[in-house]
Amino acid sequence: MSSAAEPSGAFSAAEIEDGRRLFAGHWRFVAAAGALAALPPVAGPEIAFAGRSNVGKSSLINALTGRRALARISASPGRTQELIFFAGTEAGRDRLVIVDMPGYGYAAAPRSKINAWTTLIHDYVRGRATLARVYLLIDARRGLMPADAQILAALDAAAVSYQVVLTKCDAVAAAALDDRLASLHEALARRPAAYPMVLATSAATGAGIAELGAAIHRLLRERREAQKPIR
Ligand SMILES: Nc1nc2c(ncn2[C@@H]2O[C@H](COP(=O)(O)OP(=O)(O)OP(=O)(O)O)[C@@H](O)[C@H]2O)c(=O)[nH]1
Ligand SMILES: [Mg+2]
Repeated sequence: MSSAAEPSGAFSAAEIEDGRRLFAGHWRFVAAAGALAALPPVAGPEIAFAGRSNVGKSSLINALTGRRALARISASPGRTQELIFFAGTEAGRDRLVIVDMPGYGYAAAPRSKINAWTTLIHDYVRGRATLARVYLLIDARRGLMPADAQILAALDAAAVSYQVVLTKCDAVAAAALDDRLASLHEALARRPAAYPMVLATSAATGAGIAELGAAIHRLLRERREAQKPIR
């Protein structure tokens, strides 16, 4: 895989195991919010999965949590229409909240719906204090599309940390994947809030899922360490 991908060696075996454990426990549905007023109260740290409609957000959440149907998947775009909150619990405490976001760029949806989703997505990323990072999913077969520009700009403007994750990597040849990673890397270098490394995944084969889990575990650890009082 090209140098633009997070090399699998970027994570130690211990980090891969930490990532596995983070997602191995019990996951439960918390809430579905179609408007800001309906957001559940903030609990533990939160990560959100954003991306074009049909890019594979819900599939990736199921692959990470090892659940076949935690998040709803559909062959037709526009399946997830609200912010869907899931919590991973341990000893009665929420250790991580995952948010499955409505997809954008779904041209067949009525304009009023598109506007409502866009407003919701943008308000949520701007105003959620517990949001640790947005995972911005990009279809490996397509790369960055015009519909991605708006959310990238909103994340940069709000200084919300985000990392790009390629989905459906099983559906592209290795050479095409390398080209895709190289051009994404170049595009992200100019983006202030982007995490520079791109993760390549496939919910279908499980490729890159363990690395994504390890990356999320590392994010939470770094966040905890940053919040410790300095003596
Ligand atoms: N080949 C392949 N197909 C995938 C993969 N992940 C998801 N898909 C397919 O892509 C389609 C959309 O998947 P979803 O997970 O529902 O996508 P989504 O981004 O949640 O879609 P919306 O909720 O409509 O925004 C489904 O037909 C999935 O089976 C993958 O890793 N490889
Ligand atoms: Mg979905």
